[in-house]
Amino acid sequence: MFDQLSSRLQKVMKYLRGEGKITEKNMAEALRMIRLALLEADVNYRVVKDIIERIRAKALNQEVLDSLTPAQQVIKIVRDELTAILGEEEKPLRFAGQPPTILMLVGLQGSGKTTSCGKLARWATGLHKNPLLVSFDLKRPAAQDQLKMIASQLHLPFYEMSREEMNVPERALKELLSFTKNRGHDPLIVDTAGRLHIDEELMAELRLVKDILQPAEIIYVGDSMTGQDAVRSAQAFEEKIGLTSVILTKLDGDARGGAALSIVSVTGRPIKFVGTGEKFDKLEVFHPDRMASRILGMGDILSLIEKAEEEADIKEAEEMTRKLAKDEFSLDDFRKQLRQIKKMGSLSQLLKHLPSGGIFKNISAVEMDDRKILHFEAIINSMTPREREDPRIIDGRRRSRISRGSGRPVYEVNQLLKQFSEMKKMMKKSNFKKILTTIPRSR
Ligand SMILES: Nc1nc2c(ncn2[C@@H]2O[C@H](COP(=O)(O)OP(=O)(O)O)[C@@H](O)[C@H]2O)c(=O)[nH]1
Ligand SMILES: [Mg+2]
Repeated sequence: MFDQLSSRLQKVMKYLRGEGKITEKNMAEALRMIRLALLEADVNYRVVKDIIERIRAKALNQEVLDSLTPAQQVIKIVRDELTAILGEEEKPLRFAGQPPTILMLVGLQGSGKTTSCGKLARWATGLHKNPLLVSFDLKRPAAQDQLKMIASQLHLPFYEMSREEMNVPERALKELLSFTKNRGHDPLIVDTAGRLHIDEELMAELRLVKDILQPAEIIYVGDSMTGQDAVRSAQAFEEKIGLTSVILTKLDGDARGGAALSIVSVTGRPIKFVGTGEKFDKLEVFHPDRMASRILGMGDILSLIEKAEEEADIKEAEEMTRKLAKDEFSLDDFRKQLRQIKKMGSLSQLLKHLPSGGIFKNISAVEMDDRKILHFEAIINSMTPREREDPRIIDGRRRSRISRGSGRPVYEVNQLLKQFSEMKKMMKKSNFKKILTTIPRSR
């Protein structure tokens, strides 16, 4: 899988390896190669354009990790970019607060909906749940038979609808709902009609199911082999029905990978599972970071990059801790920490490397949501270097200047200064020197 894209990207790597350092010229050539690689992997051209723009911007002004070569730097940026598109972290399937959880699968004919229903039901029993399978296709009531067979193969309950019932679809759906509740089934997995092309009739049918059943998840099932078709139809389903997530099927084939990237990028919906075979155990929870690495296909280089990142983080954390202990921790350092937190919640990284993390619990209690971090950063940016070094000199006049410069209210400037000084006090109180001697050295 993704072999072609991987080998193309490796060519970029090889090309850059021959170059001593990154210049505008060889970067342009590298970007051209990456662009071609993505296009040939069937990534949607608009998505490619965005990716290339972002890679260019990052390559031009990124923080350099000393231990990486220019080629490795570029690979790191590409990996970060792929990961950002695919999602930074796993998004588990949503279960309803009040059972039953209803999972509705939509997609074009042949994409793997019916098969995925069976796979999901089997997966749910693994979580000690009691799933119920149903198929809802007004045009082809016989479409039920396939799912019914799958259900009996898996020894799982199947809800059959008669042709008469289907003639009054609203009532049929309501009955299905109360049956599910009364029998304590959870989740209810709903297979829906698929066509070769999207039409208004199908969309109306799906909207009806959505309105009555109110699914916790509307999952788009996309065939990774079909490339651009899957992207276009995903977009149409997103616009007309509204999706919550994606299952990408047939990743066991020689898919070029473009569909995966484009579907998430175009719909903004996370991939939650991938299908890797016809059998019902071939359903895998999707790990975005692993997928990015798989696409890049450069295992050893990637782990080298990860190690370099980790060491840089540990070094930084140690440096910060030392400064805190010696009372040299300035607002500059605080800003660095905020950036780190934004990047990867690295305060917790720091805590991980300290044996008595308990003492530091209070720091994370300093509530830091993303917006606040941005605001605090803006405020610190508006200070002079001297103010950052010694915040005690920040008087009322300086405060209002900083407030104007950063576009944040004065009370927020005060809040920042207060939190900063409290954090320092807290750090001084805890017996720092002792802790420091027990910090594991970075290798
Ligand atoms: N290799 C492979 N085949 C799959 C996968 N998922 C579904 N299929 C096959 O794709 C075909 C269409 O699947 P089906 O579930 O009937 O699609 P539907 O029309 O969307 O319901 C069947 O032959 C399935 O066995 C998968 O992850 N890998
Ligand atoms: Mg089907």
